[in-house]
Amino acid sequence: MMAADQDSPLYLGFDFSTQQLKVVAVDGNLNVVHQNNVQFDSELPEFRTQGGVHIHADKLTVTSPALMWVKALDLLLDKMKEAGLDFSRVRALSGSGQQHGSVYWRTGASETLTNLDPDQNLNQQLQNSFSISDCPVWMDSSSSQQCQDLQRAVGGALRLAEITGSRAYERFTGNQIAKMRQTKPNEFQSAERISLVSSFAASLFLGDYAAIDYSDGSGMNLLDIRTRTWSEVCLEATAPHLHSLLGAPLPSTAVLGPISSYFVQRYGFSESCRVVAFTGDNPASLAGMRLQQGDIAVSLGTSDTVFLWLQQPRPALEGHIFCNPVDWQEYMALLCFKNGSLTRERVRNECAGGSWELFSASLRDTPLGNNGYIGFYFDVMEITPPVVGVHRFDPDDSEVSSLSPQVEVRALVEGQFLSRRLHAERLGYSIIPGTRVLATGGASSNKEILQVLSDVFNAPVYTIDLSNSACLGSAYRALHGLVAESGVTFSDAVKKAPEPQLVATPHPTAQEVYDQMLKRYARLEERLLQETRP
Ligand code: ADP
Ligand code: XUL
Repeated sequence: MMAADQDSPLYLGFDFSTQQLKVVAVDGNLNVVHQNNVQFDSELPEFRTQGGVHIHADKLTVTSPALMWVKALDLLLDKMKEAGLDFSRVRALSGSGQQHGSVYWRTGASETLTNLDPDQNLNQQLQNSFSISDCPVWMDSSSSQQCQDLQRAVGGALRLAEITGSRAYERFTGNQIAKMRQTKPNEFQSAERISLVSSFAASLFLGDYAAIDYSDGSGMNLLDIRTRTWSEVCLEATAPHLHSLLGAPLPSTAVLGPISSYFVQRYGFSESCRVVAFTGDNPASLAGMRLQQGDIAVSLGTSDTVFLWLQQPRPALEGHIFCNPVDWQEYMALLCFKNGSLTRERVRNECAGGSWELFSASLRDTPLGNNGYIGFYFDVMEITPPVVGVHRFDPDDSEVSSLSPQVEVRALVEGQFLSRRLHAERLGYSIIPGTRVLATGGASSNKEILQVLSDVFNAPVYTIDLSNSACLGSAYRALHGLVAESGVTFSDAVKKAPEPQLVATPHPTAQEVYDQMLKRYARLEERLLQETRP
């Protein structure tokens, strides 16, 4: 038994996220057998980051040092070795990175990567390998001008969304690249390759430049998500010679090659260990949740995030469409809402005496549809839709200044979920028989909130622990990568993973109530947009 365990295969999933580098190892039965991490601020204090980043004086520019990520990998692998992980059992590894960040490799870095000396750590050897030492990350919002330029060049925001899956966003890599070219022309000139955080991390393991995968590549405002090739018009509007600086994109399931001999000699990896393309953290989370066609995942954290599996994408001005990370012919969508848990907490404090129990009781004691009262609760400027303020309406669509506490609680929760459904449907999502809603994040511990979610979507709600979803998804993708080319689907490859728990099923009248209410919500949202437009 022991011997079999010791020989059994392992799959590693890394996550280069904003504040830390994490890893999980799963065995062939998809049990997690090892987890580890390196916190950037506390374990690599020499880089003086806060939350893993440097916020510059203009408050808009946000960067992280490329060498910090390299050093974190040295440290993480040493910790794994110390913990006794047997690297020779690892058949494949993959990983994810915070989306949109860019890494600029200096001319000659490829030479260094292919000739790494196993007696020295990566950090020593890659000191001079980056032409720009501070990499712009997803929190950067300093490229508004470049966003405008790109949209003008391609024929408007909606046209850009039709090509690349999103209108121009400051954090999206193409706009960051354009800004680098303009503001740091010499450093930009001396770069031979530009990676995303994900493909940069894959390059370290591969000992060579790794391709950008379709899914993370969709977060750049540069990839044509339908042809899955770089969009000429976007590349031209961004910087010259981008084709060769970016390399050709590949499916997210692609095996990039064997692990570099550096890791074989230094850590005892097997020569046959494969590196599967790395992707963005959100696509990797979709894999970790094992989202399937028709499913929708709703993360109820500080802010709310919605993930969708899409077959027929309909890019819109709000939200992002990415190529799907587990099936290259399909798509996924990501929607972000700023007014999530913090707004629920504010209403809980004002209407339920600060108690989740009383908040839940209000949901139990009020009927589906809230007798026609409906509300929009945007304490801070919302992303989707761009509206701010609290707006309550009576059954005749007249705006009212207050509601009774219990009605207010239901108006808030119904309004939030109607908004999640409306914007998901605008991107091409539709509820089909068998649709599951996967709920995660802090508020997913609240059964009454999940009952409203189930009713508004008229679909069963399941909960799933997502604390490690990007890492886990990467380990699953490593395993799948080995068999993807022979036609095995991702869901077949990860069948043994733990199943989500059913927690709520829709009320029999839910469809009737909320199909109508959704139409009304859309109309009122449009009215608010008109009224608040500058
Ligand atoms: P993060 O996005 O920071 O990872 P979490 O997913 O941990 O956040 O969610 C934290 C939020 O969960 C808190 O802000 C809190 O409002 C919410 N939360 C915790 N317990 C409950 C509950 N019983 N009902 C509703 N919301 C809850
Ligand atoms: C997604 C986004 C963030 C980053 C960091 O568009 O910007 O979620 O991926 O995690």
